[in-house]
Parts: sequence; C-alpha cells; structure tokens
Amino acid sequence: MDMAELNGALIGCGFFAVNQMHGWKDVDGAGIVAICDRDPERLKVVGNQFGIARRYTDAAQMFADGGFDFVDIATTVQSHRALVEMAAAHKIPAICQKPFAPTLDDAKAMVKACRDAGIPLMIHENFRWQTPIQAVRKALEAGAIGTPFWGRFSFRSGFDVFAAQPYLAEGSRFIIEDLGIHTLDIARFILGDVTSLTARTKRVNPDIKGEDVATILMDHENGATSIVDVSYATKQAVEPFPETLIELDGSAGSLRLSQGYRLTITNASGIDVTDVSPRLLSWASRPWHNIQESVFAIQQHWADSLKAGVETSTSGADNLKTFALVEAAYASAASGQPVDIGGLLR
Ligand code: NAD
Ligand code: 89V
Repeated sequence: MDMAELNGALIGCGFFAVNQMHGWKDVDGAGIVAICDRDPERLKVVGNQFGIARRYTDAAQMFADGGFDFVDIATTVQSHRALVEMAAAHKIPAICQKPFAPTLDDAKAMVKACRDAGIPLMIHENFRWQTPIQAVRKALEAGAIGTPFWGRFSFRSGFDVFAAQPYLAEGSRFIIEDLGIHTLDIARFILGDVTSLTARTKRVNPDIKGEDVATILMDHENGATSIVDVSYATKQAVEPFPETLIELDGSAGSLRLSQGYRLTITNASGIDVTDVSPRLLSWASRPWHNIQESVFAIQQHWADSLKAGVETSTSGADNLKTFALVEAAYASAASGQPVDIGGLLR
C-alpha cells in the first residue's frame, strides 16, 4: 500500500478504545478519521475528546460511506466476527481486538474471510509488544541463556478489573479468555508454538460467573516445558498489576523478569540486572502505562506493516494458534485430560 498517511476508522468507543485513540495520535503515518459506536453517548464523548467529526452509530453505514484505508475494531468479542466479515466484504484491512472471537470456528472463518478478500487481519494482541516482554525476547535471541528448556509465565493479581470492565464478571469464561490469552501469547512469543497442554481452573471470587484462577502446563514444539499461571484472586504486599513475570532456564543460564520491571540474567559472564520499565507516555497513567505503551507499539507496527505489505506479528493466522490454546485450556480443565493443539488447528 503506497500511502503517506493511512486513514483509519475505529468501531467501539468504550473503555479501552480511548487508549487506542491516544495511540493513533502518536502513531507515525496513520490516524483516525471516522468513529462508530452504537451508543450515541460514547460516540459523543470520544468524538469530542479526539476531535473526530465523522461519527456513526451504524458500522454498515460507515463502511458504505467509505473514505478510510483500514478499520480498528475495538468492540467486545460478540461483535468481532460480524464486523471483521463486514470489513472483508468491503476489502478494508482490519485490526480486531482480542479475544479473537467467541469460538475457534468463528476465528477460523474470520481468517478465511480476510484471506479470500485479500486483506490483512491483525489481532490487537498487544502484550507481546510490552517493553519488558520485548527485552526478554531480545535477550533470548542474543543467546544470553543458551537454549531455553523451561519457562514460567505468571500474572497473579488482586486488582479490581471489574470496576472498568463490568462485563468480565458476567461471562461463564473469565480469566483464560480475557487475561490468560495474553499470557499464552507471550509464552508462544518467547518459547514458540505449543503441541499440548493440561489446565486446571478455579473460581475464588463468589461475585463473578467465570474462573478467576488458572494453571496451565504446556509442551512446546522445541521440547521446552512451560507453566502459564494467572490469577485475579491473589492479594500481595505490593500489587503487581499489570505485570507479567517470567522465569526461563536455559542450557547456558537463567533469566528472571521480576516485579518492578527488573530483568536478571545469570550466565557464565556473571549476573546482569537491567531496568526494563515501560515509558510513561504523555497520555498514560500508572499502573496501566505498561499496557498503554504496548497499544501505541502494536498500532505503529500495523501502520508500518500495512505500508510495507508485510504480515503483522499477531496476524489472524498467527493468533489462531494463541486462541487454540484458550480453547484447549477450557477443554482440558473440563475433562481433566491433556489436549493436543494440532488437532484443534486442523
Ligand atoms: P466496552 O464495553 O467499554 O466498549 C465496547 C464499546 O463497543 C461499547 O461502547 C459498545 O457500545 C460498542 N459496540 C459494541 N458492539 C458494537 C457494534 N456492533 N457496533 C458499534 N459499536 C459497538 O469494552 P472495553 O472494555 O473497551 O473492551 C473492548 C475490547 O477490548 C474487548 O474485546 C476487551 O477484551 C479488549 N481489551 C483489551 C485490552 C488489552 O490490553 N488488549 C484491555 C482492555 C480491554
Ligand atoms: O487485557 C485485557 O483485556 C484487560 C486486562 C489486562 C485488565 O485484563 O481485561
């Protein structure tokens, strides 16, 4: 795509979209020219805050009017398939928020619709774009600990996520689908694709419908073993939200990403401790700044990739492999048995 400035349209002006709108203001080479929300109040709030004149309550009308190069779908999961298929029907490149879709079959259909239409699809899976996660990946690529054979990817918090996202308390699925999806994606980003997993879940908070604790044991294609453990029922001395902590053991050393964004690498050269804190962007606020910076980063990656005509890191095809882990974790927790991932992706 040969365009100096990409014009985007955003659908869904809710809680998280405000971060995405801020992110687009910072992105070099792309911006938002039209917005849509079926709730006129949210449309007004976001339209006024970001000075967007073109406003729609109906996505179909916005696509019919056109005048944009890509769409950023920031709605909750129920609408993702219909909106991505609408983008495909209009041959408009699409970004879609996580979770990809209500089911793996829906997600596969969305990938097919975009492939058949010849448009790129990126899932807004931003956690792998966090500064500390990128630092871990760079250390591995530099051979700092040799070949990793074991990992732990951990997110344990007592943060009240339901205050800003009340719908999270209402679904029969909670932590794996909403938060674990990020942690599973980080595990794939760091240790590669997964062949099988076994999961256990619990609901500790009696006021929500879904599970708020999950422990997942995974076999990776490269022979490494990892644990993904997530909890929103863990009260700690210092609340770590929204930090993902990582432990990796390798043939030539070990790596620890610990609370406070501290990266420790131990190998034959000694012990190296680095501060890998995210930047506090001008519009960001603690403790969300880690997530907010990654929103900007993934959106810059989208703009750069769209212009260069290259596949994004979290394309629909890539994110199917993360979403399969979500489905597998629920299936394993229900049956008590390990689940083969290849079987789900066929
Ligand atoms: P929200 O309910 O606050 O906002 C969603 C908005 O979409 C609402 O204003 C709603 O009216 C609108 N909407 C829904 N369907 C629509 C449709 N068909 N057409 C037009 N508008 C429609 O939700 P949220 O908390 O902002 O979450 C949105 C998505 O972002 C979710 O999928 C959530 O998982 C994701 N999220 C991601 C992160 C992250 O770090 N990646 C963080 C928080 C939320
Ligand atoms: O990423 C998310 O979707 C959020 C949060 C990080 C708060 O769990 O719901």
